[in-house]
Amino acid sequence: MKEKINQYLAEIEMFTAKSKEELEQFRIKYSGKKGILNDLFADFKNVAAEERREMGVLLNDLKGKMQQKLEALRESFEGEESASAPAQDLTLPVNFRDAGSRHPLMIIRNRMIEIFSRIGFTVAEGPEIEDDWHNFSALNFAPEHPARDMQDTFFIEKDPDIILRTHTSSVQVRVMEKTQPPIRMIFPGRVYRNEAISARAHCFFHQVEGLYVDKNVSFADLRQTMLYFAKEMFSADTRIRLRPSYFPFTEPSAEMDISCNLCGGKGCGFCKYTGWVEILGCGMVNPNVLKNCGIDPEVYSGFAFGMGIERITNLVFNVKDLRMFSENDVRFLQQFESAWQ
Ligand code: 2U9
Repeated sequence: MKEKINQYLAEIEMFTAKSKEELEQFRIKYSGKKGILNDLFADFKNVAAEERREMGVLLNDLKGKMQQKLEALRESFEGEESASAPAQDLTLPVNFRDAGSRHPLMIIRNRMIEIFSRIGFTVAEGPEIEDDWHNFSALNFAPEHPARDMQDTFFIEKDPDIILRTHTSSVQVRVMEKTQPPIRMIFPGRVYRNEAISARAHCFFHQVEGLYVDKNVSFADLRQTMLYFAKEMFSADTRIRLRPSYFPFTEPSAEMDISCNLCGGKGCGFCKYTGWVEILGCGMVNPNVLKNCGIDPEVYSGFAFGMGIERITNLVFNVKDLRMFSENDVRFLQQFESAWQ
């Protein structure tokens, strides 16, 4: 048995494999079920007691050498494989496919910011958790105004002075309290209203509001600014129409329609055969509001406007159900970024 083991040891030492297949044959020959090692270990039972120790050491040595050889040759084949693999071309452009896409509401918000920034409006943001003063009182809401109702606004039970803002007008108040005119800013952000969720309403939505306060700001400035916005946002041939309205924070106030961007104003199902589609509210800042925010209404005047980003996005992209904006379904979200540019 000793001789046999020495012979195998020599064979293992000499062995080289030209291919993976040859190496596999080698493995089967030595450590397969009916391989040399199993045979030797079976014979070991018949070894005389005085030789057992020496044979045991030799047998384990043989097994170890065989495993070392197997591993060394396996590694050499693996090295060869990666060396023969084509080198990676580091100059290839990166694949951005899985990078995601911008949310449709953010595409439209960014477009609004871009349009207003071209005529000198800067952007300000503020807190979503507000107090009664900044959301209602400073804006000339009467103490019993229905918007203050629990049905319409999210209040904190323990402290009804704390609410989720119902519009970004509260940011305007904060800016005016700290800054004297000229103020020419827009205010994008998320706002909250206590509504049952449906295709046409949600408990939160997004707004862009705007404010321009300076000496001699007139309703004509408001109208021309809104016309510029409508033409830039929709198309150069878009017309606007202002209808009298009422808001506590503006006087006079108006609601603004654009000529229907589907039928060009001729009348269709989308504009309910009126030729017009409502897109925003606006007006001259109520003198009481200027006073509440520390700005002298005898010296300054201003205009303000507010619109829902969802509303404008629906018009631009023809989205039918508001809930799609917050369901995070990538099949919906993926469709907009490339469609826009
Ligand atoms: C200050 C003074 C005046 C902001 C304005 C509107 C008219 C308006 C609605 C449009 C659709 C809200 O998103 S909506 O539901 N907004 O109609 N907002 S004027 O007026 C202000 C704001 C702040 C200090």
